[in-house]
Amino acid sequence: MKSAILKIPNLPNVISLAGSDCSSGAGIQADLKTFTALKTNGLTIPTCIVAETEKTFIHLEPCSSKIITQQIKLLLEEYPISAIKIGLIPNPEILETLIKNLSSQIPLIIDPIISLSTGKWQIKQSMIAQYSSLFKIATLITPNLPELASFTKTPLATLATDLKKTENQAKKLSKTYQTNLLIKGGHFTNKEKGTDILVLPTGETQYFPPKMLWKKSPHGTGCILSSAITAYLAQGNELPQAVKKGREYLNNLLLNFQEKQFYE
Ligand code: PXL
Repeated sequence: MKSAILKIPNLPNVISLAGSDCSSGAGIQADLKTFTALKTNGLTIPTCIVAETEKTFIHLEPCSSKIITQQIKLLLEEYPISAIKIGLIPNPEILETLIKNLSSQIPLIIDPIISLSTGKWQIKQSMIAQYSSLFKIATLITPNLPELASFTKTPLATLATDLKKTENQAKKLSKTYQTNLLIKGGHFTNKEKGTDILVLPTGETQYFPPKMLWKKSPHGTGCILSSAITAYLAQGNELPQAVKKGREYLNNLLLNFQEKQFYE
């Protein structure tokens, strides 16, 4: 007998708004895999189509604002949405479209990508200021240190060598936008490398030291972490718990990746 589960009822619906990565390591594909693994019903709205793999970037083609708007409206009308994860936003026009069509009524988890790990693509400088309108309606923003450096106009070298300065810059951003921030500490240059910092608008902070450090991790780990946190939030976890579980999920995944890539 043929059986195909196309849609499982009663799972929380979550949306990934990000780029489409043909190698499925990052973007909406990585998010969808994560959503499924963590028992949420993942819906996807691509912001752009990218010809890329783990090691190669060829081309990024933005989707039209028209089709993005239509998909957002359609999904919000027909599905109860528990949370939305936003990843790669390729241009100012699409960022404006998201600002126009989304609100703080649904938890928004924003992974504010400013460049791709292959280093061959980055956002226009004008988008750094434009992002503030999206930050104002966010539940959680998950920048890495280069992104925090750009949004706070602080040299990366200052942040990368100083956990306390990083925490203080994150606190400022969190207070300005009245939102939670998870700073991903993979770019710390000292013994703090891999320590993530959760900062709440109340000024409370929580440090998440790494379980282990990876020599090399695949592209898309940021996507997987933010989509895992999105899934755990959609299931009703409080933010610190969702972050803790999201990091554990990514860690276990990397354990398999490392074993397969390097040790088997
Ligand atoms: O890892 C960042 C990334 C890479 N490629 C695509 C993405 C993203 C993040 O959203 O969408 C296509």
